[in-house]
Amino acid sequence: MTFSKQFVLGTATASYQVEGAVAEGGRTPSIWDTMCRTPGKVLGGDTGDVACDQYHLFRDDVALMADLEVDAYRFSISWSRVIPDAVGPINPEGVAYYRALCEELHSRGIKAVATLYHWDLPQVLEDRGGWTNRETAFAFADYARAMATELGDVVDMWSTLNEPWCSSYLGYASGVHAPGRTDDLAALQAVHHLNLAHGLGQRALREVLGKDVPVCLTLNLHVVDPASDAPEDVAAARRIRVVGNEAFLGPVMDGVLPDELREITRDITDWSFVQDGDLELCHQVPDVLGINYYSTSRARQADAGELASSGGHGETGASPWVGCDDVTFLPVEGPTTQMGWNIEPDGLYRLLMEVEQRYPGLEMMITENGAGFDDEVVGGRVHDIRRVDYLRGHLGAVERAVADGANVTGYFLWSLLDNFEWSWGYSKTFGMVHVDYETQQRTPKDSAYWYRDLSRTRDLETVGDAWVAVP
Ligand code: PNW
Repeated sequence: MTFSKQFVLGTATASYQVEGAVAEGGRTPSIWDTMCRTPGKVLGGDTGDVACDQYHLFRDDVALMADLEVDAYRFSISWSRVIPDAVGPINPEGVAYYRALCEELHSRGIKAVATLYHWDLPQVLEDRGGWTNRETAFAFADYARAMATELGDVVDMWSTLNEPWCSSYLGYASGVHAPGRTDDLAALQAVHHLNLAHGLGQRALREVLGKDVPVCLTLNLHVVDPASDAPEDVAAARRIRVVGNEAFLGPVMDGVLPDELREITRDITDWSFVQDGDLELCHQVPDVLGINYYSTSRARQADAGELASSGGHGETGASPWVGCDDVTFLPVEGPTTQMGWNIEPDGLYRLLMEVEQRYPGLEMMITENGAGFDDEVVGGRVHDIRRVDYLRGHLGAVERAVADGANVTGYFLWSLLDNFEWSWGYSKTFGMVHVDYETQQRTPKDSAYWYRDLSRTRDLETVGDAWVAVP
């Protein structure tokens, strides 16, 4: 057997990507509602107004997950649905939605994993500076406390933030994500205030819930290798790792603001936003480190006069890699997904082993892994063989890391459904279940049947191809 019965084989989504019902049940706008209404920001002018309509269809989606025999559902809570003014009284109707979702999951034996922040900041907070304003971190802690109080009895694991790298650098430096700003100082302030939000938020959750309910922080740690052994390329890759990974691991895991980060971002001279005592507040080691992994990249020192690349993230022309204008990324070789991301399962193995070596025994879960491919529904089936291969490869990497001593206890396939892929709108399809946005019909792809059979057999070797014939 590859994975024990205790190993969590789950699936994931996020509120703005699947819920729809953006103006129902007392919800107020988030920064992604605003982003979607800003011309040119989201491909095709797509919005999350309806998305997969999970707000109305959640019972069907839970039934689907039960059919697919998943162990756990990682969803996120829309802050502006449960606290419409972002600070202040809760909205009972919003809370009732998440309670009903959790209860429905439990009635089918599926664990509820709730992320508090998956990028949909209430717009009223952005109007006061968003993540550049330290008050946002304190507002987040109050929100976390309120949710633990309201939903503590029905949530099996809490997660504070999803991928603060995206919220800060894509939101405030490259501007491809909401709120769409391109200001390096703002991005570093956002990094710090998100770390602070995690620390304050985890403390708040613990105050209400005690030690029994696990708290997770999800990071998209970047696996960046140097393009060559040349010292300048090694240094270039290191700079990307510092800005991408150490900026979060340092404060949260080690309680330090890395000197290297300040050296790399030396154009930013005013660090007064990091106040005395802040690093102790950020320093809250989660019970579970959530890791989102999709791909790897190779970095090198840009040649003199060469236009440094932003690593393929920048439609605004601005880079998310603050202070790394002299770093460029090698073009991707070999097979890629719809996103243009290379497929390298071994990167996941290496990442897990690296984290294990650095924090021995730390519990880890893969909180997202998956791939977007162009899928086609033919006669009620989607033969997404490339996704099956992708999943098989990456779960194999997890298996190897576990065999070699990494304490990995779960894996969440991104995503349950095709959904709103941020600035790419509905053009990218990550679901193991296809969604027809005209009819909201769900069609499990072959990868969903494969994943179901893995959940049954727990064995990557024998899961075989039986799934191709079902149902
Ligand atoms: C993650 N990058 O996003 C998110 O957590 C999901 O909401 C999203 O749908 C999924 O991965 C697929 O993209 C990322 O530019 C977005 O490196 C961008 C990057 C990484 C992750």
